Amino acid sequence: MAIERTFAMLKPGVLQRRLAGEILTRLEKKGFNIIALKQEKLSNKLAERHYAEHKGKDFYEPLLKYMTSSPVIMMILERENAIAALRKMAGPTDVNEAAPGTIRGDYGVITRHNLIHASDSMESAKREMNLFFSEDEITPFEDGNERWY
Ligand code: 3AN
Repeated sequence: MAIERTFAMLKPGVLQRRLAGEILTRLEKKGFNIIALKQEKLSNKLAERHYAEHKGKDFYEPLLKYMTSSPVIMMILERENAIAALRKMAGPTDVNEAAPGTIRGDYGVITRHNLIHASDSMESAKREMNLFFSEDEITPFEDGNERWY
């Protein structure tokens, strides 16, 4: 399998609920290299661009309100098969469908507040990485643990 990069965002509830460290730890333990990381309060404009595909849906406006209400943590993660692996760890969108052991299954209570965004394809990963990070914010590194996984 190929080494891939994916984009993840820890939604506002994560910092508010003091879950950031726990979630970052889970990602690190599952072999993702955190190669870019920042915290920001999203502007309406950026949130609109990120969720453009959902414009018009009933949850769109409340979603934008939530996503811009308090800071988020954004990151680029690198690993073999990163895109699918992170989606699997995040769990399904609906927190009631998300199995225990997934991030949404373990911590999610309300679907709109489902803790983590994870790119769903190579194309969205590229688009989202470009939307939120510039090239000089990305610092890849060798993962010396690779042979122990
Ligand atoms: P995912 O984040 O699992 O790829 P999307 O892209 O369908 O799911 O939805 C984007 C975000 O919109 C979700 N993470 C969630 O916060 C919110 N959302 C999606 N579907 C619903 C829904 N039926 N009710 C409330 N919020 C939703």
